[in-house]
Amino acid sequence: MGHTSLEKIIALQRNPANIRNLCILAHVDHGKTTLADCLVASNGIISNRLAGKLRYLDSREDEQIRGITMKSSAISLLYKEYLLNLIDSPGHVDFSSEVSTAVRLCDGAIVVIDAVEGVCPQTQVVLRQAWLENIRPVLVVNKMDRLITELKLTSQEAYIHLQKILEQVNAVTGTLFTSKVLEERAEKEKEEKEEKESEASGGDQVYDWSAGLEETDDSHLYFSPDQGNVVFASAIDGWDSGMAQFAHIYSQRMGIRAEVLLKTLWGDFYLNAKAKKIMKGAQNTFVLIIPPQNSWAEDKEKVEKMVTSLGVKLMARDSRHSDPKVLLSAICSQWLPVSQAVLSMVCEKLPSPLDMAAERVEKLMSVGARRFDSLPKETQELKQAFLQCSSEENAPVIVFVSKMFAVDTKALPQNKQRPLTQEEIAQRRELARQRHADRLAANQQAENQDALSLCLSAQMESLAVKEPKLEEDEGTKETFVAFARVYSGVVKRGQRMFVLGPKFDPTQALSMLSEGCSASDALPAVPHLSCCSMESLYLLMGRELEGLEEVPSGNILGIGGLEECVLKSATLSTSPACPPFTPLNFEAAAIVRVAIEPKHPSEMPKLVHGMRLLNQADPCAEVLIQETGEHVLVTAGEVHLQRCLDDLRDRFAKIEISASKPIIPFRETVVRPPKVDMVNEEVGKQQKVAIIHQVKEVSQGRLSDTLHVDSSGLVTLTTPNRLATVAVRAIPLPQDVTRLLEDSSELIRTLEQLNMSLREGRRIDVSPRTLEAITELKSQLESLLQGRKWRNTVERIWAFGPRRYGPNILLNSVEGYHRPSVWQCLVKGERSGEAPVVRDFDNSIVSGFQLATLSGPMCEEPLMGVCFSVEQWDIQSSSEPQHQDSVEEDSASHEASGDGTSTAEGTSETSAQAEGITAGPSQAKRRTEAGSVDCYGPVSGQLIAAMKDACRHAFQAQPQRLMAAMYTCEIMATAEVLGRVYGVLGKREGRVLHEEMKEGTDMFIIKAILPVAESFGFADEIRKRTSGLASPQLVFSHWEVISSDPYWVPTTEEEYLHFGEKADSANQALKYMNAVRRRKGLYVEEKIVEHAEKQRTLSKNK
Ligand SMILES: Nc1nc2c(ncn2[C@@H]2O[C@H](COP(=O)(O)OP(=O)(O)OP(=O)(O)O)[C@@H](O)[C@H]2O)c(=O)[nH]1
Ligand SMILES: [Mg+2]
Repeated sequence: MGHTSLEKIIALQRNPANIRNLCILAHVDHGKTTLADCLVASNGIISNRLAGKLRYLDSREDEQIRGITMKSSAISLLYKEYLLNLIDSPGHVDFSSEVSTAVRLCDGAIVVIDAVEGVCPQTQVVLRQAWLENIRPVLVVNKMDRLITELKLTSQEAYIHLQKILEQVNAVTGTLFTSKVLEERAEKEKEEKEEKESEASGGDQVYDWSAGLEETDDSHLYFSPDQGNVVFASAIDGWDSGMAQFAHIYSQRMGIRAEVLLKTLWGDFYLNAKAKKIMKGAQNTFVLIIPPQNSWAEDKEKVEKMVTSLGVKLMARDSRHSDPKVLLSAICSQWLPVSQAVLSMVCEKLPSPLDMAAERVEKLMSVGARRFDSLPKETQELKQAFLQCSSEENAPVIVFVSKMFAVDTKALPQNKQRPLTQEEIAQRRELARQRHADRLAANQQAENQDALSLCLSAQMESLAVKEPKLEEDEGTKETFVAFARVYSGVVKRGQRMFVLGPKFDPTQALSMLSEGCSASDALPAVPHLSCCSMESLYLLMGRELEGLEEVPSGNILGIGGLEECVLKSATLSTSPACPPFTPLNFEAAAIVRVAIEPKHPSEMPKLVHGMRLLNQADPCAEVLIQETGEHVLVTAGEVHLQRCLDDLRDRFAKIEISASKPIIPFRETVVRPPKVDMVNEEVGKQQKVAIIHQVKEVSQGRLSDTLHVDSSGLVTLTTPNRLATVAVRAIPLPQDVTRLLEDSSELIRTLEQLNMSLREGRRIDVSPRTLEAITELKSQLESLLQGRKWRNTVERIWAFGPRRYGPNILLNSVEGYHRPSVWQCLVKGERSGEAPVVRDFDNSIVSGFQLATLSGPMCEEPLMGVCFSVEQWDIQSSSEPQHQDSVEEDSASHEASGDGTSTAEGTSETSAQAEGITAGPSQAKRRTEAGSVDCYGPVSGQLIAAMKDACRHAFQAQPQRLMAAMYTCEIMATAEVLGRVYGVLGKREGRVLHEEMKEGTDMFIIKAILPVAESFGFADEIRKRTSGLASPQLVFSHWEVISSDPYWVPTTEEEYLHFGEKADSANQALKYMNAVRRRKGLYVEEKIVEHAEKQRTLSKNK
């Protein structure tokens, strides 16, 4: 990179009004990197001829080979007096976490859409991501050449086609906008209502939901060429539709002002050439400028005339080229360069760091459920620093690191050889000359000296030679650079800063630290706070880095030397009042796992080290060590997995590794007893054959003295010391409830945190939005859990699990036990002040439930969609018998206080009776038998184990099923390969949801779902079978119950006839289950010898 442009960039960094931080977002293969190439070429970093072919920002070898981008990378560009920090992002779903890291650092985005394919699934996802991060998008409709060369559209048809695409994009934006306005509206109404309520004014209120929509101006949000936020381009040929240039040409010809023309180039206007006027009508002016069919390029004379009138320089080899397309692109790319149009649109339409909205700042700063105005005063003051984006010396420095990426240490600017300046060359020449003269003199002297000194000097020399060698060894290492942005203040090299962990709490820190302290002072230990120093600062230039001394506010930069204190992302600040930024929201769930081991067991430490580095270098990959001791890598999909393995092999561990087959996750659940058997006969009507298989009966038959299972599935279990008894029943949750719980897991986690802090006696100020979301969840659950069986269930939810936020419910159906519900945070102030009434060892029950739901009895996979109802829980606390009384007293007083609880008790009683459950031995009787030796610890432990076992037995008492993870995929395919796509889908147990024809093209869009277990190699197979015409992207969608029963054996005569004694026709669920059990080293029940006949040699009988 030239000296002058580096100096210019450094100068421009100080002027935030002229900085644009932007990223390029799109569906896979819509041409982001190609467009980035055109922009990079405009700065002379690569040549114009190579732009679009080189894909400069795809710097990895595998990116070039596969032709897809796998990481986001940044480059700083100059345009007029603007500095553009451009980030190219990947479009493949597997790398959508990289998109999140890019979007967080930007203020604007270029959304690229393929003019033929239109809005695709990832396009919607990125528009949503941009919306959620409050960054402003502009649109580039790319691959316009395909409209002409492939679809062979006329100008008018092309116009209609493009209009449709814009409608589709605007529809997506519209949906996002409407939901936001309605949400804000509802919030405002609620606040107003609350205010009114506090003023005690009654009366019905009528809500006008549409009112907010009409008032709010949304015209600036939509994409339209007359707004100037759309460019139609062909990145590969480097031209755009040149609306500005055409407006200029026509304005000269017609005498109409260019601005007016620009506004009317799009839409139902046309130019009346004779009258020299713009008229309104169904025709339109845009058709004039859609590049004409390339037939004109064949007319040599016309071309020459055009070339001279446009002042374009044509290379001889281009004008001689036989393909008219080459000529077309050569003329157009010079006449209407795409970079010009895109860059000027970006500078005009995208906001600078100074325009950051207050709303965005508050969103970034208020972590979790906390309200912005509940943060400490010092923290709230920082909002001003964000908004001012000031580079003053005294401004607090705030930096956000969105990811860490690894670079070869040799590629760092300090280790690279720079081209020398003229003076340096002269200096070196002088030095060399002197050395030569010295050597000559020394040679003369040496003749007189003894051998020893010669030897010494030789040694000295050899030492001097060795030093750089050492460095070389170092050079093969990877160094981590943080991908970051400065939001306020100036970052300087060597500066010390606080690193704020995600759980850091500024309130706590401010109370512990003295005022005005800085990261270089000796500080008391504050939780989640550490210090680091900015060892080196870099300007990110695509494949290269340039060293910098300081970086002012509003810029994107790389920071070296943070690998010890930052894992993946972090907030850095000089002020301890700064809160950590809200975590990045990743769209893709990491779902593909493999176990990894080194080829040579002795290289294990290298592998462990390598995996640690990989974990740090990838925003989405997770590295775990399972209980079994396996090293497991979790990735977002097959392509991502491949990249991680390559990285591990070649960069981080540098050893041969072997990866297991992907480990497929399953869930375990219970279902209602089926009404028909396997041959579709109603259950219970046929004659049962003598029971040959006794697999299932074992669990019910083996009754120890502490375990009792009754015919309705109620499991009663007593702890070994006989002090506590629990009775649990497993009930399948309705599908909708499971899905709701699964979707709301984040919210449930927040709820659990709130409850935890309430239990500890702290109260946090919760944002009204969170409270509303919780209320909404509760009412949704209530409406889904209807009917006699579920009466009052929602109020009695004890916990969620596993990990306290999973899709299983623990239900409190214990007679006479009124513990505070999980919804206690919704209760208004006054009442939540009273101490919650919780029995001793309440926690043990919850822990037992958590353990049971974490790994089920079928193959130790987590449970899903199961409700465990605790119907009896007797315990005697032998060490403090009087405590029981106090608890009872407590609950009595609780009842006496007379709120909803007494009714709750009534119903729980009736429901218990209705289901015909007889209460266990009464508490009083138990207490008289109380032993006297148990102390606190063992009882709680035993209770956990008992609860866990009870849950497992209760689970086994119901019909058990496996659940499989499902992918959705959208495949775009032409009619001729459609059959083959269906073939592959069918073979892999995929289901087609719908199929439609894409308007204006001969493509079909097929939407299908496919089990994850069958998906490996799917994309490759489809690509091969369709000669690369269809390439699907798999996105995790949901969990689905596999309908076959893994434990099924024929029991009726019909089944017996149909399936035979062994019932060995394919039982998919059993196969999956056994595969998992085998992998985990669990006992697998199978016959090893199928036909126990005497062996004989077959060949003799032939
Ligand atoms: N015909 C035509 N092809 C284009 C154009 N722009 C890009 N392409 C082609 O589209 C393919 C994908 O281009 P990329 O720039 O790699 O797409 P991308 O959006 O960066 O892809 P990912 O980063 O993998 O999401 C390449 O083969 C390009 O040659 C265009 O304007 N016209
Ligand atoms: Mg790309």
